[in-house]
Amino acid sequence: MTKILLNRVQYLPSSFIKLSFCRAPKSLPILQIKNKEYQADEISNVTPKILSYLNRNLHLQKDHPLSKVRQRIVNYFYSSFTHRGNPAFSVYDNLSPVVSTKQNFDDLLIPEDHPSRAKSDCYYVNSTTLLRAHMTAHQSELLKAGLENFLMIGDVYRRDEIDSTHFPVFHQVDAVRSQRKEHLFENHPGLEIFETTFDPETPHLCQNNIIDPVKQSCHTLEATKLMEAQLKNHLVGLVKVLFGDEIQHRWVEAYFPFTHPSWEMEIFYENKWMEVLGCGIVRNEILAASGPNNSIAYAFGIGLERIAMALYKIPDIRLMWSNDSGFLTQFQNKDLNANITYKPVSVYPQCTNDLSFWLPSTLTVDTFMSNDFYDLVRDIGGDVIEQVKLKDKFVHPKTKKQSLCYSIVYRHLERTLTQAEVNKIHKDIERAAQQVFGVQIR
Ligand code: FA5
Ligand code: MG
Repeated sequence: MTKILLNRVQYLPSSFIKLSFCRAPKSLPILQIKNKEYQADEISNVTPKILSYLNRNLHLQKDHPLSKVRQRIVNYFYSSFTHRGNPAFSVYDNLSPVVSTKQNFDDLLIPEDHPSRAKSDCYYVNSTTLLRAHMTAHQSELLKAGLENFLMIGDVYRRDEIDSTHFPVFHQVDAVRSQRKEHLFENHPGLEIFETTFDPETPHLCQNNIIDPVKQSCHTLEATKLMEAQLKNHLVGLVKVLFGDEIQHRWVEAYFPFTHPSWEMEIFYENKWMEVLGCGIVRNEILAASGPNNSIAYAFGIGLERIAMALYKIPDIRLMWSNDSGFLTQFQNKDLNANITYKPVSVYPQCTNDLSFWLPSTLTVDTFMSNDFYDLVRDIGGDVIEQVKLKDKFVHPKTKKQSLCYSIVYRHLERTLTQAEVNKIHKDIERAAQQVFGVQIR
């Protein structure tokens, strides 16, 4: 019951949520997103707060650090690959973030029961529509349109924890580069992309599998290894252009349903390894269904925030969303490739308040969805929420009543919050938690 009530109120305006949590509206509303209407259903979990990020387009905002990183990555691919003097890659940086489950999952061979589809991880508009969780969601439609080399850049949405490197909205540059035999084996015309047992003209008649960790069964070892070498060289070249030749990197084997083999690249930054991108050789099933069926392709997806934070030493991911001139002016009127080190305007104190509650008998400490709680906290508190951590789970030995305790860290990025202000927001969160989840504040 509580669950249904939550679904119904989550996407209503915050002011409405504060006033009328107790009673679910009679019918599910129509959601207006980017001038289109979507019928909400029992799966819908986008919140007004999240929808408010849809028009920000930080990756296109002049002088914004994310925009600078975007431009530098695009320039690298433009200058590294030309075709008769023209850039070989086309760039798509304005595709709508509202996509279908087919685009985000099915087209990419992501199984029905894959955890990345869970409602606890994605922002669903309704059962068939969501805010894209990765830029790869556009890969198949662009391949279908006949493109062979392209970059897809934009904002992506994931329900996640809250801390200095995680925000529910971040940005990715995704890419596909495909090559035909004539191009890939220009200097070795005797070599083939496909094994002789596989006919790319009738892929439905030949099974492709990924049992061998080194390659897809349809591809030859030569084609796979050459593509792997090109992919890794191009990406190492990119991080060297961004961070300088001294940057240390390492490759980690990875798994994505849409590539095989797959890797992640980590760079050594501030004394630890940080993952910056995922990549691999595109599964031939995807090319056979949407793209040039006689080619082999590589694909990758890079997180822009991680790169920008490392490059400019930006300590907190929320700063990316700041409208404060103290932040933005540090990136203005500077050469695109200039070395910029972010200087904190000043560090304002944080304020931590705990919130403990008893769960209703319908929920246990293990079935209560922390991501639902994080969204509620963010919805009420907005950007002053720096972190929310689960601090304690407790089951009363006699009554068996169950309780949870979360620590909420408040900090304004541009001024000192007063204890009274924090207390008021904290009270509002308590009240909302009572009404939405049916919990009892301890
Ligand atoms: C993907 O999203 C794949 N679509 C990438 C890909 C594309 C693989 C094409 C193969 C072929 P992943 O979830 O690992 O993969 O995210 C890719 C990158 O986005 C990460 O390496 C990281 O740099 C960034 N990223 C992921 N989650 C977050 C987050 N919560 N906050 C900031 N950056 C993130
Ligand atoms: Mg990853």
